Amino acid sequence: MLDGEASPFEADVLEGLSRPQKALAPKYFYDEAGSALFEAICRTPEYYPTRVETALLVKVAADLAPDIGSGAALVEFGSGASEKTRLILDAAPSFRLYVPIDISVEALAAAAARIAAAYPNLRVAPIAADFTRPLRQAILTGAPTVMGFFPGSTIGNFTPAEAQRFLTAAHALLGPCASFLIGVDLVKDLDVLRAAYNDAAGVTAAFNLNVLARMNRELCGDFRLDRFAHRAIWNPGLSRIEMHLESLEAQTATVAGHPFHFRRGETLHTENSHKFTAASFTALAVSAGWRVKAHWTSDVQPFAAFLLQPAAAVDAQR
Ligand code: AVJ
Repeated sequence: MLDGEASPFEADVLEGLSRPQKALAPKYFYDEAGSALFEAICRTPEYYPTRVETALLVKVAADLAPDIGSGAALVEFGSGASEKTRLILDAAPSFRLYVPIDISVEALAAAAARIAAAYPNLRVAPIAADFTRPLRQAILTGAPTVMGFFPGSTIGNFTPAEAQRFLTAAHALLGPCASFLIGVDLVKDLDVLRAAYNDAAGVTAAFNLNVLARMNRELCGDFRLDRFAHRAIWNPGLSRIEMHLESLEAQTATVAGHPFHFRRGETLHTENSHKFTAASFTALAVSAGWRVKAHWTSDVQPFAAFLLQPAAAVDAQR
């Protein structure tokens, strides 16, 4: 970073804290501490998505494996610890190239090394990048087929407009012969949903508050973590869980030299986690140039996996 040039984190913090509803993109949760806290969330009894999706993917991978041609490439968006990737790679050994993309440099390097060690016949080409920004395609030229993989219902973090933009960009990146496997959390019992984001041990609260600690560490901030409280609420109109950090008193925090005032009860909106229905997710995919080739749903806490194909590729076959 050149002197005097704000990092994307700094620029987004200053812009987000200046809005009438203060907000910060959830991708900034995932520094080293935040990535570890997210892994810990996945082990809480209340946070069902990881366990439910993992069980579902065992079945999905077995169904998909026969259709994965030799030399195929697997491109994973927001790969994190790459744990779910193993379910795909174990079932479909014909993948030759694995391209994990993640914004967390530390988590990416560690996960890529573990996958490379466990799958000696696989070329692992990690990309440390923010996949919500445009990516170049160079790495994928030469792979006969490409499968995109976006598990974890991370797509739920996007607003509908952002999700549409992401799916359109992924379409361009993955190419005309691609398929795209996406894990999507579904609307369900509201008590189950609320509990998943309000675990009794307070791990989700620590994860949420860590973004204040990150601003303190990286942007010379002076947030007092004990003066903010974790809030996770269901927004029925927009079908999403919202996470906020609520200021427990009137206070001013300084970040990167800029003071920001918080009224008592005012919140910093840190995350949306949209919950879909099969119909609402299908409509979103179609709006971005994809069609649903197949989908699977778990019967316990409803969670879905969608296999998408470019809509144009199907038209060409007709
Ligand atoms: C990784 C984005 C899918 O929204 O459920 C977990 C992150 N936030 N608990 C989600 C998260 C609070 C998670 N995603």
